[in-house]
Amino acid sequence: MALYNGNLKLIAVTGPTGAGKSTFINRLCGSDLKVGTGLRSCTTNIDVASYMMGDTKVVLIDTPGFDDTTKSQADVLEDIGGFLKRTYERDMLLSGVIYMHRISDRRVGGIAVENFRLFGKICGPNAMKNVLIVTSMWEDVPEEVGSAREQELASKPIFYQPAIEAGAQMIRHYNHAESARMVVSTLMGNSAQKLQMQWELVEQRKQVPETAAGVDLRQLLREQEERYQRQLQDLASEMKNANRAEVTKLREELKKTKEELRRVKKEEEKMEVGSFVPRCRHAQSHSLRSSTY
Ligand SMILES: Nc1nc2c(ncn2[C@@H]2O[C@H](COP(=O)(O)OP(=O)(O)OP(=O)(O)O)[C@@H](O)[C@H]2O)c(=O)[nH]1
Ligand SMILES: [Mg+2]
Repeated sequence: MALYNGNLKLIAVTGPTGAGKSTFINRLCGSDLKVGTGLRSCTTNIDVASYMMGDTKVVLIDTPGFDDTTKSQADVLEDIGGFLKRTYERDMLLSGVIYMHRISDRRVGGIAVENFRLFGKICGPNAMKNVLIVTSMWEDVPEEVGSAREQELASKPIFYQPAIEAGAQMIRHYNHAESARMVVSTLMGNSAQKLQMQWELVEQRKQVPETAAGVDLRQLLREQEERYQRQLQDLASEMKNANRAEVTKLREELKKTKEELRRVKKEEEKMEVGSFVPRCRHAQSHSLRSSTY
């Protein structure tokens, strides 16, 4: 593989699906990464694009969100882990990790909080100083509303306050190339850091489910399973007193909940320590592609 020999800065762009990760990279690199138009997740495999900043080549890594609508959380974590492992083995450390957040979101729900928790476990406390929380979609909210949300996100322990205390920064992105360049330039002075998951996978030879992020995901899946089990019990007791019209609706809900429960159990099985089998064939699809470098 012909790797670039000059100065190279690697920056990963992460965050929930639809947060504007691929758009941000396209603005910056003039690239043509696929951007979502509907409700389904768009980027399902890791992709890269690059641009030159002076004599430094800046490589942006586009990642699928943990809440990807087409891929399980276990698969996304495996893909990200595989990519991080390969780059670490090639002595390519990340100079920055961007986590994008839509400031236009009225609520930051449980799933978003869980996603960021997993993100924290991938990075680990030592790499937090290389983390940039980038808020997007500012044109979709009045400035004062966005500012108030920004304040809340930065100051509440349930959101980004602990990450900021550990060294992460929060910055706005205004959806144009100049703004994207400004965002990335704040990362340029950073020294590249290994992430906790890279250390665990390579130096400690752990499997994905044994890493801190894997352990956390298993915990999240257990919580999801318990939630669905409780829902099933509630629905079953509601059925007992329901009239005919209500029964049809409840049956539909019961079916959906059972499907969700099956999905979660399948993910839990996949993440069991000992039974974890990397999806080797797929893993090659997100290897570093020489053409991009
Ligand atoms: N208004 C506004 N829309 C944006 C911005 N960034 C992205 N979008 C739009 O938001 C949608 C999702 O953008 P993507 O770039 O595909 O988001 P993503 O984070 O890559 O999504 P996944 O690949 O599904 O994880 C697209 O319709 C974009 O045009 C922004 O800063 N402002
Ligand atoms: Mg995308």
